[in-house]
Amino acid sequence: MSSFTPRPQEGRIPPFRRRLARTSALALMAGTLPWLPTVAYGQQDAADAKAPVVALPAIDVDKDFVPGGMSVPPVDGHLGRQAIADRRTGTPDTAALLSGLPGMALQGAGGISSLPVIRGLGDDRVLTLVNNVPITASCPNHMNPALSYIAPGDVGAIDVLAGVTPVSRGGDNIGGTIAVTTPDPQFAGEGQGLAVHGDASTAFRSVNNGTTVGGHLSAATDRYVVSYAGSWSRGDDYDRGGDGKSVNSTLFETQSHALSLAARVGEDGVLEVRGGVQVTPYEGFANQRMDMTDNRGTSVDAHYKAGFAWGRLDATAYWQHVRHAMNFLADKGGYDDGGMPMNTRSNADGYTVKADIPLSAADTLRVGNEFHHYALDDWWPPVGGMMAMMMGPNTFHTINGGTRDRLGTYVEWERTWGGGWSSLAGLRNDTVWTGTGTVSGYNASYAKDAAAFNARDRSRTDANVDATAELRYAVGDQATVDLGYARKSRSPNLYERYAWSTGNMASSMITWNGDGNFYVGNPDLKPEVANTVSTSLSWHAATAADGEGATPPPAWEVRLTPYYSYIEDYISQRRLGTVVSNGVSFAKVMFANRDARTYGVDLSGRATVWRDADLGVLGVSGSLGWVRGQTVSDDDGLYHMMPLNGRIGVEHTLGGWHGAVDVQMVDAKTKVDHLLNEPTTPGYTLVNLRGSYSWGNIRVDVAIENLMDKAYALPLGGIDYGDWQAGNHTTPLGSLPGPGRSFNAGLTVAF
Ligand SMILES: [Cu+2]
Repeated sequence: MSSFTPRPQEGRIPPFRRRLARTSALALMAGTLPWLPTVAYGQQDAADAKAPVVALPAIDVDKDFVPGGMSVPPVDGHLGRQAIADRRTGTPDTAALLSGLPGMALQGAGGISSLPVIRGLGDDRVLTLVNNVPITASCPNHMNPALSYIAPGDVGAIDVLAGVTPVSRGGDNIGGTIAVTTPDPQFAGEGQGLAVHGDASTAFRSVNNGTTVGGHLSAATDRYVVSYAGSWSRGDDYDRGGDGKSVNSTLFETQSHALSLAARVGEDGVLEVRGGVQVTPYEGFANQRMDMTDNRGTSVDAHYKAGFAWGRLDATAYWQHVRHAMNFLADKGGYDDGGMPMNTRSNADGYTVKADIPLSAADTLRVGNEFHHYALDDWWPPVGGMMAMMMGPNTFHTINGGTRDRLGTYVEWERTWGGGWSSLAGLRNDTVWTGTGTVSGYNASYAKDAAAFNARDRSRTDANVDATAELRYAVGDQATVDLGYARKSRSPNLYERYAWSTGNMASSMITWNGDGNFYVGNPDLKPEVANTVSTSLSWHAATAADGEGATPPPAWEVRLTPYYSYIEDYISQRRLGTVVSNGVSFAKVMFANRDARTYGVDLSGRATVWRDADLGVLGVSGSLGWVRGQTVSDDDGLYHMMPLNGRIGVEHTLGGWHGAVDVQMVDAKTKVDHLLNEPTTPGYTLVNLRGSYSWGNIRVDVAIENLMDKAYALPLGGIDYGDWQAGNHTTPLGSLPGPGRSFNAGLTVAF
């Protein structure tokens, strides 16, 4: 829903929190750089660190000042504790929390696995970090992307950095960075002894009989914190709008648990070690030929942050193991007869180290180094029964001992010049090594492809160089202008390079686009390199200090961001042919580099209509996103470009009450990727209502989503393969319908 909330209940905010937040906001408004973690992030963290464990009181002091990219924010989108608390009743899918942020769209996948798209670039083109750890989807259909491993209720904050991003916020991506963090450990105050906090929450969604149960428990002294976070969610196939018919293969169940130990180290340091497990016993994929029948992720990561005389140090070390299985859930026929098993296993480990070094009052130097090792095996055991002849008698090895290692190093210099000018410049190298072992197929019919693949040199080294330069000018105290350029690179993933079989069955299994097409890897793929220019123009009302010396948020803000990217060697496809299956033509393609361009505009704004002690605060907000993407050689549309879309929200807050009406409008999708037979979709308008009330430690949420029960197709949802399959291919293969009206309710109790 809406990404800003005016909060009037200042009497309920502890004074120290309010001061911290305002200091941070003032620093931002005074023309401090948008990428300035030392001020914006440090103090935001400090404000969050003193907050209660859950965002129960309906107050988010930060959010007034960082309203999803509409103020003068350090990021293009920010979801704080309150925004997440407002949204998590509506979805068990962490990526879906980002819905409605300017420039952001979601590519449809399973119930907890949407793939975020930023300004037309999605999936692997966006770097997704959870507590600084990059997580790779280990599946030929990308069913288990990074955000599927963390539940919405366990998220502390999400920052979105689009397009021109500082090199210190990650390499090996061309679309931007989504940085998810869990709440900071809550140490007890000095002399407070042992402090125990916790909360339990539950949510229900009528559209799929969805249920989420979650809880947190932490015990803290002034030096140590031990905490647990757990979440369980399930949902049946959801009902589509209009006729309420359920959409096949959209069911899921998942649970995650994390245990963390944090300790103060020295005067200013914190060491935190987290261990987590995630188990997804089933998740349907309506736009894929396969479903997830098991996914188990195990991870351990350690973080150390400390301040020294020379600056700040932030270091992370991590390990993650994933076991993933696909087959057919009951909607697609089940696998009592063995079905078609497909397995994936991956290991990742690595570290990141970064240092912020203030050189003078005006200059900050940032340096960092990181290494990411990733190993992947993907194999498909032989199939029994009628299909044994085709898919047997041997195991099919898609990726055998694949590795993708990356060493990244960067240096970044930030300077405040005075007179309203500030700048940031960074240079980064990411060397990426990929390779894989020899492969073999089910039987002799795969021998020719396998022999050719095994005979060739499969090791590749990409030396990628990224650079970012940004300039900001504060025009008085009511406007800022940002101008930025970035060169950013992404090396191909292991499937793009090494999915070796040109056979129809095998290549139909390689696609994360939800399109049913047939993809063949290409070892000669080069990294894609985006050259992006963007400018961001922000205006906001002048602000004046109130009687306490604090400053309320500006009465209105508007932000306009046009952008243009020329992408050399965009990882696209070239057509090998057409495969007609049950009367439907699918594209058979090989991954191939082609130059492409993306361009567009994000517009967002908000205004406080009134702010009154008796009537509360009424605010309006809105956003508009327009993006285009084309190949340069033939002007064909790029895949999964969100059509023109906008939203308008009205929000009201009074005491413990917070209510919102949100209208989302999406234009017809007519610019499509013809090479991949991308379907067009009609335009639609959705109305959502949401309200919450907090009494002390209890919070109740209610919402009606898709109030009018509108029937519509998801523009980035891919094909409705599940229904087509369940209907024995007797109906046309259409676009995936979106969910119909849902009554949602949530309850949270904290102690
Ligand atoms: Cu999979």
